[in-house]
Amino acid sequence: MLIRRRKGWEIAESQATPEHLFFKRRDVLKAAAILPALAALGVAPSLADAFDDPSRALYPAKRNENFVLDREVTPERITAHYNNFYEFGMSKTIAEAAESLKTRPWTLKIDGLVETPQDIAIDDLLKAMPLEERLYRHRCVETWAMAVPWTGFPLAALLARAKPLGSAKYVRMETFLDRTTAPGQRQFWYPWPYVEGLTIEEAGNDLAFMVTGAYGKPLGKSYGAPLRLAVPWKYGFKSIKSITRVSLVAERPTSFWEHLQASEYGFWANVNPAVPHPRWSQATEEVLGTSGRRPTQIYNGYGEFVAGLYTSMEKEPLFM
Ligand SMILES: Nc1nc2c(c(=O)[nH]1)N[C@H]1C(S)=C(S)[C@@H](COP(=O)(O)O)O[C@H]1N2
Ligand SMILES: [Mo]
Repeated sequence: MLIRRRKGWEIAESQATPEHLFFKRRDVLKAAAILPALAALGVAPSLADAFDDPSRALYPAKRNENFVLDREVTPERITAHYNNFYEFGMSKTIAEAAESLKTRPWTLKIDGLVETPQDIAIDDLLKAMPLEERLYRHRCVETWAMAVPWTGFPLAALLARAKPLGSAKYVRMETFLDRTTAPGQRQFWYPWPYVEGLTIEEAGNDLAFMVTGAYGKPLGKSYGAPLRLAVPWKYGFKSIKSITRVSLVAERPTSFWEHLQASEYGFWANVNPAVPHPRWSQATEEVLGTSGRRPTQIYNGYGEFVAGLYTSMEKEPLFM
């Protein structure tokens, strides 16, 4: 059998840009309809609750009240079952498939331009970091949005452990690679593993948060356990899940979606209602679990925290 490896530019549009194509309102409605039945069987709200997580005693963590929402927290029964996690499939209903992800043992590697490169077992990291809860908005580039009580620690605290060198300009992050447990990774036209990146200034901003829990419990697998990023002023694809490696680097890394379609999913990806995606408007959003649409805010409403990062960068396409 002949298998032809396609080049990036040969990828059919339906494969290169599925982020929006697989977004179907009826998926949410279907999920919402089935949940009461699951609850009656004792399966809801999160399948992950069945997994005996060794870090359970660390939760719930104290809430940091500096981060306030302008909307209700989205119910866990919705957010745990409506996900983007291409490692487990291109639909929004990957929660069950993601249960095959083994989150222990889990080692985070920190390497590159740092004084102290290290491999840390996730449970040692969790004990060493100051866990807190933050209520964050999340805005997917596909225009759905949610609000989640994440638990975790500032990315800056993680970087401080490894002591970045002066030559480090970017933080590159990588997801696990395991074609056996993650069927999506057998789809060779994607540039696995999932990679994302921030500038070192962005990574040092207090809003950049390493997430280890949600809803007062260890993070469920569908959210990207045991460690994911939350950068709520950027489109959701920047918030990389199930991180195994953080590298301090000199060159700007090419992220997963940027590699597939740079004109639609750029490096910066700052939320901006005034700059449409090439194929749809970003002016409004649908908050999962609510009806109607609401206006999207610049930097997803986090301008007071992050706008200063981008002064004198007018030439950069900050909002792609
Ligand atoms: N490794 C990995 N991280 C990922 C993704 C992914 O497919 N794989 N999807 C991204 C996108 S597009 C979004 S919107 C969020 C979704 O997070 P949620 O499923 O917790 O809502 O995860 C982001 N992080
Ligand atoms: Mo997304």
